[in-house]
Amino acid sequence: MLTKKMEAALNKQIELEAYASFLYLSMASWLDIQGMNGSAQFMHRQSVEERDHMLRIFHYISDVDGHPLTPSVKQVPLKFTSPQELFEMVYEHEKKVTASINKIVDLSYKENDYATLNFLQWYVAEQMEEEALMRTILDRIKLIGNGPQSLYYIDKEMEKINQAEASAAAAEADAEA
Ligand code: OFO
Repeated sequence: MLTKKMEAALNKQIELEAYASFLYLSMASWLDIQGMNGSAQFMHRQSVEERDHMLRIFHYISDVDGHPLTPSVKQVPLKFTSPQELFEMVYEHEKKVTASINKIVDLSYKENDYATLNFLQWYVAEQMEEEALMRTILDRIKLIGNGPQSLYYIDKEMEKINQAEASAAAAEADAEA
């Protein structure tokens, strides 16, 4: 059974995950228009993942007899000035999500809510991975620099990351089979 405070904190987290899903969808659209298909594909996948993060919390709240609330999502930005600015924005948003997860972890200790504490462990690990991935992408973008073909090279790097992620997902599915 969730306390009202914990239920509100988890519902707030649903809002953040939903916002991330829409923000990343908007980014995928902008990248697609720039002809950066590898990067667009990457952001589409991130958008779907964020929706999954939202739904996990949604179902968890139901499982422990609470009331998950479908959030209204505020308008996300539709245009970006460069891929670097875009990925910096992603990194900042991920840091915000991590801080919010950490706050709920704190609350679960304070409320002796060990079921929620256990549930949140997956998010703690996921946020660590996401932040590391975004740092890697930003490092590569900075190394490529602002030369005339930089968008092309950034997109090639994103394609490599997509392939690595697809192989990791396939290996995980094999291990589970
Ligand atoms: Fe769910 O916030 Fe990113 O991973």
